Amino acid sequence: MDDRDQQLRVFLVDIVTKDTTPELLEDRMNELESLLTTYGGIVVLKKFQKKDQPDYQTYVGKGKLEEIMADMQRLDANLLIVGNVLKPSQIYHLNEILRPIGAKARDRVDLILKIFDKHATSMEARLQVELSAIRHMWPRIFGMGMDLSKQWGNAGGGKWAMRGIGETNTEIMKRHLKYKVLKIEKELKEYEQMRKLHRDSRIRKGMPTIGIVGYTNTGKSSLLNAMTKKGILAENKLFATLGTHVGKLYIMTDPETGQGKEILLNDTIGFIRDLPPKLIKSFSSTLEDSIESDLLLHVIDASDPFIDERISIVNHILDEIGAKQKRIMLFNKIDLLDKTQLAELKKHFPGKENVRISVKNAVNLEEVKTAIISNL
Ligand SMILES: Nc1nc2c(ncn2[C@@H]2O[C@H](COP(=O)(O)OP(=O)(O)OP(=O)(O)O)[C@@H](O)[C@H]2O)c(=O)[nH]1
Ligand SMILES: [Mg+2]
Repeated sequence: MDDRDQQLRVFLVDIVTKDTTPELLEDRMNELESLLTTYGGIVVLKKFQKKDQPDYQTYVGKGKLEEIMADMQRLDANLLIVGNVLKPSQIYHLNEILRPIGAKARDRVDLILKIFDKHATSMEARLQVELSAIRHMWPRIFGMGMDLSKQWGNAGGGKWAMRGIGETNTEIMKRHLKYKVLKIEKELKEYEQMRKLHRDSRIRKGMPTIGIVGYTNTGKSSLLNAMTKKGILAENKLFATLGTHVGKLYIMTDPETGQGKEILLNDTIGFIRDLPPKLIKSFSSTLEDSIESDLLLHVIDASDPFIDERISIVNHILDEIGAKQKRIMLFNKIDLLDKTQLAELKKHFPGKENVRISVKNAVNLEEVKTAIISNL
């Protein structure tokens, strides 16, 4: 059954190490809540547990789990979302334990995948989401040597990959899924090759490309829209962008002669903490245009209290996917900062390459163009 068939009444729980600061705790919980809101659901209660070593079987500590279940029953909650990345067996056990009270359990990656699934509109994005879902569910289906039909019914993700197979035996399912993975990979390869052809032709024409990257919801699509009048969906939602969007930007380099440069801007899927590498890998064909670009614009939400952490998460993911080109940092949403905060931002990130902008109020967008030209 799909989660969305019923009203989701959700219990959010986050397991953190004992040294986690209250600020980070709050931020993690807020992000988890935004993920849920993006997906759709009502939070009936949120709790955290400080525990350095997650429970081997259920991730959440046993005592805590009892407490949670009592609360869930009292508040009529039907979904437990654990804000961490769980092992397949842990999710399985949680679901088994929750079954008698008519509730299910999901982890952070499940939730992100559900959002991806909901937001993927282009054929390519759909294929990528399906591939990540299969990769994510695989160990849950085959890795534990458990009763398959029972397990699948509970571990969630029902509509992914398994639809139409019926509950036959493990080997048939495995073969079917392997075949499906190969088929999707082949189709994605075709998209990839098409992109490569386009890239090569742009290189031949001497047209530079720029990748817009950054944490989710920082204003990447808004920036592309503002600079190229593209009209891409920009929303106060996590992972609004899943496919790629490209826009053409013309920058005048010599006002006297009227000469300029044509540049392609690529929008990219936003990054988030705890995004498993294999999940990012599924998006490689859309990420490639950015990874292979001549320059990266790293869009940052300047009003974010956890700005340093977000920047390092993005840099880490970029390193991981092999992006080596220069990165210009664009501190967006400065309209949300007061004078003191703006001065602090300048002090904290003094580099000349850093541009402070407000896409919303069209502030300093010319500076972005200057920074692009001087870095190409
Ligand atoms: N206050 C303020 N809000 C902004 C600014 N730029 C963008 N936003 C808002 O930030 C939210 C996210 O914008 P998007 O452009 O969708 O962000 P994104 O980085 O593409 O997000 P994903 O595709 O979900 O990763 C939207 O509600 C925008 O209206 C800005 O300069 N100031
Ligand atoms: Mg976007």
